[in-house]
Amino acid sequence: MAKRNKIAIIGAGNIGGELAMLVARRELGDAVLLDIPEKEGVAKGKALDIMQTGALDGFDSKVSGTADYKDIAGSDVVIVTAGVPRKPGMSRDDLLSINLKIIRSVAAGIKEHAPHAFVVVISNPLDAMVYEMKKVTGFPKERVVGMAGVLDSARFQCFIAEAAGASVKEVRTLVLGGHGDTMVPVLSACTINGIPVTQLVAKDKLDAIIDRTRNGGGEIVKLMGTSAYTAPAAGAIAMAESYLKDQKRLLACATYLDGEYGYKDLYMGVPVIVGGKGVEKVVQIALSAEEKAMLDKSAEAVRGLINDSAKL
Ligand code: A3D
Repeated sequence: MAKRNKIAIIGAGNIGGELAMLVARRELGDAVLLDIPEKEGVAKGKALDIMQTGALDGFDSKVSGTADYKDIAGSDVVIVTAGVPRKPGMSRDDLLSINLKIIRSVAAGIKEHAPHAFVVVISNPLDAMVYEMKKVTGFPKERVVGMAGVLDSARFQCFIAEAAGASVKEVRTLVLGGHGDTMVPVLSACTINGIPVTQLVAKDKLDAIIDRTRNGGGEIVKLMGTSAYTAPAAGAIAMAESYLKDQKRLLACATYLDGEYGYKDLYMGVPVIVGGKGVEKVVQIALSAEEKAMLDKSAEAVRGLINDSAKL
């Protein structure tokens, strides 16, 4: 008998709710929203709300809410959003000590109850959280990734489309490195339907766009008083879908590096192929000396966070 995919979402907050909605709307499988016991009602309520949307939108995915890890058993994918988001004036790194404790307990639950899942981490500070997830679960590197580069690339894509007056569908961008102020937008890999973006958008405009992309998350936090949640959810769904459907999309994901790009024992955003085996390949592209220097700086920042985590 054909089996539906099961997607567990840990953290039924803003991103968690969006994720469950996307899983259901796209009929990627059935979704389980898990939160802490004090928020079990929110998880169950959001699940019911989405199920009832199915009657209007015409989808059959089942969505349920829980605070019990037993309910994530057999999940094909687990997406982790548990943790606190930024408030205005906070950096992602300010969240380290609080979210580290949360990730450790979540990772233990996933290890015990969904040992074969492909795990996508969204909680911040992203690169340190996904590193901890791999450490605690002991899952192979192919099955533990972080979502950030997909979102940062989407922001870059959106701003370029606006500046060029072109459809966002024609724009391709790549943002590598850690998810923070040191992220590296790779201009040499940015095109509008194959035409280098540098031929179509003036340099001063591109410089301003790169700056805006680096601060893309902060811009939204300042406006809304909390983190973005729609595009971050869509980013994680793109990764999960590529895994579930073996699409082999080339996406910028926070991936465990074991010598690639010259970095070892580190999670950082690089281009990878995501297919049915998880991260099937780390794609190594030629970077300019300037881009490599920026990536080194980003790796150093991530390394600092990972070292801080080890002390907590
Ligand atoms: P929010 O709406 O507060 O939801 C987080 C949920 O996690 C809440 O419902 C909490 O109750 C729940 N939670 C806390 N501890 C646990 C636990 N131990 N087990 C299960 N659930 C728990 O936040 P959000 O959804 O807006 O953001 C979630 C995380 O994603 C934050 O850390 C954000 O900083 C991060 N984020 C990352 C990106 C990236 O691009 C990497 C973008 C936006 C937000």
